[in-house]
Order: sequence, then C-alpha cells, then structure tokens
Amino acid sequence: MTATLSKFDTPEALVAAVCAGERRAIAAAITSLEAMSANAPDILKAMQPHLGHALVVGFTGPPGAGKSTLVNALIKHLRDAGRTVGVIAVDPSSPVSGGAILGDRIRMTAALNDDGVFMRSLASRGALGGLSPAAVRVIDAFDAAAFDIILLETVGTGQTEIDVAEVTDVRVVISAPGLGDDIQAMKAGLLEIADILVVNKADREGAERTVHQLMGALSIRAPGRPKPPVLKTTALTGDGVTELLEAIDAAGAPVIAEGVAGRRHRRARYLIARAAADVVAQRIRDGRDGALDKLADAVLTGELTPNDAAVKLLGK
Ligand SMILES: Nc1nc2c(ncn2[C@@H]2O[C@H](COP(=O)(O)OP(=O)(O)OP(=O)(O)O)[C@@H](O)[C@H]2O)c(=O)[nH]1
Ligand SMILES: [Mg+2]
Repeated sequence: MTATLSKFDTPEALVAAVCAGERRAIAAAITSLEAMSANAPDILKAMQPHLGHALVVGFTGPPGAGKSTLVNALIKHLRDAGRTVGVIAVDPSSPVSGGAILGDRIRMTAALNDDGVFMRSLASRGALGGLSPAAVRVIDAFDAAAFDIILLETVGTGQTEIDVAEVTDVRVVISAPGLGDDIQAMKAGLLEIADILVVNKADREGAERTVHQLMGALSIRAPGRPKPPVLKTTALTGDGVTELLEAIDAAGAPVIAEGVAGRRHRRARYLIARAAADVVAQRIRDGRDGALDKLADAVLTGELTPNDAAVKLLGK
C-alpha cells in the first residue's frame, strides 16, 4: 500500500480526509460505501456529524429526455458561480441513448479536470427496484466532502420516483418533445413529485405542445400544493439553464432555511424505512418457516384479508 492509502487506514481517518475534500479519500469512501464493504458502517457513522449541508437536487424523467446533458450544462453554470458539485447518475442505461456509464462520462464533460466536481455513476438498483441504497450512501459521502450541491440523475420508473422524492431537497422532472406519447410517457407519479418541470429539447418541434400538455396535466395535482414552474431548456446549447438554476435555488431556499438537523433527520428516516422494506421483502422471498403459505390459505378461505395477513406476517 502506498503512503497515501495508508492514511485512510481507519474509517475515522478516511472520513477526516473526505471532509477535507481529498479526492482519493472521497473515491475510496464511495467505493467502500457503494459495495457496502466491511468498514462501510463505520465510515457512515463517522460521516454522520458532517451531513446535511449540501442541497440535493434530483433530476428524473423518461430515458433520453436529456437529463445527463442538462446536468452537464448545469455543472458549468454552477462552477462559473464558484459552487462545488457532486454528481450521481443512477442506472444510466436507457435503450434510447445506447445506455451506459461511458455515455454519461462523454456527456458530462464539464466534470473533467475540475476539482470542484466529482462524478459517480451507479449501475445498481435497490431490492425493490427503487433507488439503490448505495445511491443514498454516495449522497452522504459527497455531503460530508462539503460539496455545495449534489445532482442526482435517475430514470423515472416505479418506485424510483418515490425514493427520489424522499432523499432529494429539490426535484426536477424532465420531459422532452418526441418521446413517443409525450405526457403519457411521463408517469403521473413523476408529476406529483415535481418542484420544477422542464421541457428539454426546446429546439425541437413540438416543445410548445409538450409545455401545454404538462400544464394541463398539472391540474390533477393534489389541491393546495403550489404548481411547479414549467421551464423550457435546450441542454445542448445551454438555453434556459440560467433560469433553471434560479428556479432550483428558489425551490431550495426553504429547505436551506429548514436547517441541517431537519434534513439529516429526514434522510435518516428514509434510510430506516428503505432498509426495513428490503428486509421484509427478503424475508418474504425466503418464505420463512412457511408462515406465508399458512397465511395464503387463510386469505383463500376468507378468514383473513390480504392486509390482515400482511400485518400478521410483519408482527411475527
Ligand atoms: N435536440 C436536442 N437534443 C438533445 C438536447 N438535450 C439532449 N439531447 C440529446 O438527447 C439524447 C439523450 O440525451 P441524454 O442526456 O443522454 O438523456 P438522458 O435523459 O440522460 O438519457 P438516459 O440517462 O439514458 O435516460 C442525446 O443524444 C443528446 O445529445 C437538447 O436540448 N436538444
Ligand atoms: Mg443520462
């Protein structure tokens, strides 16, 4: 081992170096946290007092909407403003863009050769198909490393958007014209979580129509909630990105005002809930001691409702 690596011998030493912004330490911590290696619990523990400072912004939407390109454009704006950026791309594997992490690296060129930016791609998903817990641990590593803002890119599918809503402070939902059935391609769940709606590829025909469709679709949102702004961007040229950043900061202001403690608490709650859900899912798959079979029989005979059975299963 080199001298540099041996500095990170203990989780505490590693976290101290992460907090000092040492890139090798950040990389080492992320690798350990992503794989949940043996020292990961100690790293997470040592990081706890340093969390909650970064603004976490989620970018989600259908494959190929231009999320990575838009994130790349935002990185440039943020760096010009002197803000440091952590970037996490989860499961970047859409058939539209040919998928894969290498593609994201190519699109996110703003991150190259700049100590103020750190980027990580994660290919994995959670046991229930949602955001992988690894992604949340990487958010924490960036947060501990004192990046000002953390950008999280995810494809919006199923459970993922619920998770994104929980772990991010500001949620940007990205759409684009020409993604097939436009709004139908965008799940209602995505519209529900959005703080900001973006129609990217504004240079393309049909962008205005997509804006109007989104505005119409927003009328189904729960009453009383403020309507998110609908912005147009052309990620390729950077058009509209200044306005998007302004909207992100406006949406983030109340979250920053809420304070560090409140945000740390919220994220810890999410982690516990996710871990519990994964444990339960695993137990059910394992079919522990035939309990599930007995309960299934009771549901078939009408003795129990599926809900009652679930409560009994968990109560064991
Ligand atoms: N015309 C036009 N094309 C764009 C724009 N933004 C992105 N694209 C193109 O759209 C394609 C998909 O862009 P990505 O940034 O990879 O989209 P993504 O949403 O990150 O895709 P996945 O991560 O695979 O879900 C690429 O070929 C981009 O060059 C834009 O504003 N205008
Ligand atoms: Mg992408």
